[in-house]
Amino acid sequence: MNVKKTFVAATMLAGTMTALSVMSAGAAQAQGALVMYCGVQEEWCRAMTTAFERETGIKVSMTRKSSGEIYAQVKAEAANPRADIWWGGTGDPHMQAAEEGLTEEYKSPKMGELQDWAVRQWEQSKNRTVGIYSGALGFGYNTELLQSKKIPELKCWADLLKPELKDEVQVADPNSSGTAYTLLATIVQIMGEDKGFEYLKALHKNVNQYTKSGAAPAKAVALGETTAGITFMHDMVTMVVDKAPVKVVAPCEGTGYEIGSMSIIKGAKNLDSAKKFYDWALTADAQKLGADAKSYQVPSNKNTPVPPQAPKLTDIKLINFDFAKYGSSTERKRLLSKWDNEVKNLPK
Ligand code: S7P
Repeated sequence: MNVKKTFVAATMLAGTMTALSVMSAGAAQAQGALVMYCGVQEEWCRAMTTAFERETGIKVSMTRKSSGEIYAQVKAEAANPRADIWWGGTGDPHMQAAEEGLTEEYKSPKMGELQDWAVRQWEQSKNRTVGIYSGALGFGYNTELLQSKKIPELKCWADLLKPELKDEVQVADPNSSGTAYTLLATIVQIMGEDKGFEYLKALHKNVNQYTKSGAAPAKAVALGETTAGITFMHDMVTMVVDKAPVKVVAPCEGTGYEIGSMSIIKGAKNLDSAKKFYDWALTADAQKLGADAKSYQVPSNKNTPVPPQAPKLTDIKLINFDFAKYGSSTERKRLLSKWDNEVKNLPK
């Protein structure tokens, strides 16, 4: 073997490999980064993060918070936004952020694959937020605790006022939680504002804790820490799937529902990555990740199978929820401050 020729060939190979690794480092850099504020359950947030990173090479920094908290953070950071994409959580703070110019207009090429309700959300927000899933509000109770207290089956919103349930109902604080704001807006729409606030004041007597996160009462019901909890029905279903002694209720008077939403943050530093995520999150495949993470909402892409565990919206008495009104900045602020002043601090 000619040693000199071998040395030259080896040097050339090493040079080529160095060049290739420099190029691939450059490519990795070009793949970019994404900062996401995530409003659903931690498991689903993590599944979305991992799958998107794997498919695109874009590095995601994800923070999970409740809907109202994300809105407050996005507003506080408006002058120097930290996040690029806000994925999930109830639609009302996304609508409020849209109205306040905190989010970007964007039309995804995937819009044609979405359910009408998801597109309507986008149109009502002037192209700033889009529906990614839907789910009905309801409540659940621990069947063993109810039986041991000899309380008959709970079927209606009115049943949650029973004196036997004193300190036995849990729900979140509507300032932090989109779930609890949906309750506030639902009760006002079903009963009218005066009667609705009377109901919320009476309910207050039975509330043992206003939690920060909307789904927390579902876990408390499953663990037997509270007899009843008000949450989205799909969050209670997750407990049933995990074999907890929980019964999920679609209230007899009718109920509200959410359009879980997604928005791009105004001034996003990684705008291209945000648009890539937005388009990807609307695909049928990405939306399947919800059911895999035991989140049983109805997906907005028409081609994503509705998980068999998802409460059937057509079987539930849904109200004609006014998303534009209850997602408007003025109405949301007014209702929240009225709840703070008239309900939250009432003595029991
Ligand atoms: O758990 C999923 C889910 O119910 O959580 C979202 C909710 O807004 C987040 O919780 P907060 O009530 O704490 O804001 C819903 O959008 C979603 O269906």
